[in-house]
Amino acid sequence: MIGVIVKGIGGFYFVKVDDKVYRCKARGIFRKEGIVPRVGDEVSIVVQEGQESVIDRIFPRRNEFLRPAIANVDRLIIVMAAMRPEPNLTILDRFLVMAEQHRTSVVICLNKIDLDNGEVRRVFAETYKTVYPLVFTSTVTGDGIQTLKGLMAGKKCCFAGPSGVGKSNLLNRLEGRVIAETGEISNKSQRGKHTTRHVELYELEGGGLVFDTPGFTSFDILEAEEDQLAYLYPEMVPLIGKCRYDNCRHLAEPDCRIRDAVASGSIHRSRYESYCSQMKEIQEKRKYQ
Ligand SMILES: Nc1nc2c(ncn2[C@@H]2O[C@H](COP(=O)(O)OP(=O)(O)OP(=O)(O)O)[C@@H](O)[C@H]2O)c(=O)[nH]1
Ligand SMILES: [Mg+2]
Ligand SMILES: [Zn+2]
Repeated sequence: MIGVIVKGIGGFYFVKVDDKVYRCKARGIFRKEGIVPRVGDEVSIVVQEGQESVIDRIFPRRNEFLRPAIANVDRLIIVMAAMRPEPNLTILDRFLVMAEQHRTSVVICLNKIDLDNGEVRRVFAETYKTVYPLVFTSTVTGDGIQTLKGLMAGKKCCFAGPSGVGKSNLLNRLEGRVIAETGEISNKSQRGKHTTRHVELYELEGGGLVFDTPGFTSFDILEAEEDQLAYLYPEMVPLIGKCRYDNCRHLAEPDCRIRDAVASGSIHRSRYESYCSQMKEIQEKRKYQ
């Protein structure tokens, strides 16, 4: 039988075939070959009476992420809250770079706009509107939910973003009933409490598959090479190769088209600052290798 892994917990994988979910183990050969099944994997399983069901084949992945550990994502919905927790553009830009590295399409979702007087929306629109699809939502008022639904239609989408921004609430809002567990915000730190602990793939009633993932904000490594980083910023791509120096890193070199674009405002300064700090991080890492 052919199905898709919807959840993995404690060495078991839950594989959905039509309307039924089978609890399976992975064949030993996968471990020997260093292959770890991921949520989202399309697999074939063998189900035998009185025996543990096993995954005996993983079909080739269209893409795969390590964090969150998922496969076959068409679109990443990167969620930030307007408040509680405060939006962090440095972290958002890291999520965006990660999505670009995986060649996954992206939507930026600014949630909790019921808590915003308009200022955060203004900053997000100014910084990202010309670069990525941007949607403003509130799971309290229902604002933007239909727009978000439209951006997700017909695609296997994955919610990603820090803990407490409202990913699981958005999923429940899309579905119109509670399917994912949601949590509180800590009053003291104003951060989320890591309510979602496992990646899970949900099937929505009207069709469509959505991943809910645990919140995270720290990225272990930035795997990009120095000369590749600018390619991960879509607004920089048309300018690459036009600077005076072929190996321009767009940091302090003279006659740099990217720095010109920042000065003229066509590339947003906060995006450029993220680029510079990521570049420094890559260069630092290189030094210690
Ligand atoms: N004011 C407001 N609060 C919201 C909104 N969406 C979610 N919340 C609240 O934010 C808190 C966290 O929501 P969750 O959906 O659990 O957040 P999450 O992103 O799934 O968090 P993790 O599972 O920990 O990664 C809950 O207390 C929600 O009630 C919103 O649009 N407006
Ligand atoms: Mg959650
Ligand atoms: Zn340059």
